[in-house]
Amino acid sequence: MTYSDFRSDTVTKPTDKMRTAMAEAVVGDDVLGDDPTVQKLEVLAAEVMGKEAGLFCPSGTMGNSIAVKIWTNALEEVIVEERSHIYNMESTHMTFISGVTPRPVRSERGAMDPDEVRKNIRKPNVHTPRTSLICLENTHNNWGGAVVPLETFKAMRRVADENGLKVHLDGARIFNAGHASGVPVKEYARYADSVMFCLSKGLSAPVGSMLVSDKASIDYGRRLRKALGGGMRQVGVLAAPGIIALTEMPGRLKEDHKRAKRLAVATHELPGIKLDPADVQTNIIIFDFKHPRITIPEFLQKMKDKGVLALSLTGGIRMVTHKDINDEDVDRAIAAFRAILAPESS
Ligand code: TLP
Repeated sequence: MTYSDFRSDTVTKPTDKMRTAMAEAVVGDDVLGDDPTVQKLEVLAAEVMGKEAGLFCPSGTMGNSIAVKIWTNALEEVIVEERSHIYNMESTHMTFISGVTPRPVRSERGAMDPDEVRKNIRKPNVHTPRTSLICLENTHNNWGGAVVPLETFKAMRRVADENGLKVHLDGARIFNAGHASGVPVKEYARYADSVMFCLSKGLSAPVGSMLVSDKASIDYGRRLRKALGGGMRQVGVLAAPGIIALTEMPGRLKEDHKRAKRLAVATHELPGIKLDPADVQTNIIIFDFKHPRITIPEFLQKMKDKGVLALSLTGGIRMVTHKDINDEDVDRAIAAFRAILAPESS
């Protein structure tokens, strides 16, 4: 059976043009600074975000890990939004790699309140750590792809400047935020000292994420990447599809947003589903599932039997639209939901 795979936008396959670019990429040893294709991608990524320099990383997690390590010293603390990916889903790299503790702060769909953040900033003494960094995420994965407003970025920058803190943006899906809000990605990036964004999610490159910041920080980040085992050799073969991802793929993300909305609108009233379609702003749908007779694992299995893959994440169910989900896949998912949950069959 061929599946309609809504588990994540990470499942997107490279386009034919990306595969051709991979085959034809001019490469060199990137650890020795010899790969022109990687260098082109790094310059481009920095330009797109309005920063001085860029670093090609094997994953978003490594990009975020390097950023935290750049901006912190051991025995310090980092303010994170309580549902953020960097805090909940990156295998505790803050403590493991940087020797810092995360301090979770609640939010309104990913947008932290500046006063709440101020209250959580700590000055060091014999008992407590110094707060040195605020992490933001946009779009916010675990808040169902919510767009964090630009106002929040401005407010966080003010709080950071008042207290001598840095700001890092996990912009894994920043282009989705840009499309949904109409705010240019550079504008979000302006309020952060560093930005990580992924080429391998909705933008459909097979591998890779970019970290962008000022030149000195990226030079340091390059050494950190090597220390973490992320120095890659003839990696222009992966940078080449990344260039296509960055230049040609952002424009189509709005199609994914439309499909996610259609799926949410068509299914939110079915028994067991708790979802407000107004909350679906981009390509991620997360809904609570509580059905009198069907558990989450059973529901996911029944969906799979009908050729539709979804993911159980942090207590809810997540479905993500992307390049390899078309209108027929959405129709198939809606039909599967109805067949499994519609009142006459439940
Ligand atoms: N997210 C993945 C899984 O880890 C859940 C997904 O399928 O959504 N920041 C954000 C906001 C992310 O969503 C992810 C990946 C990352 C960072 C990490 O990127 P990778 O997977 O490249 O390490």
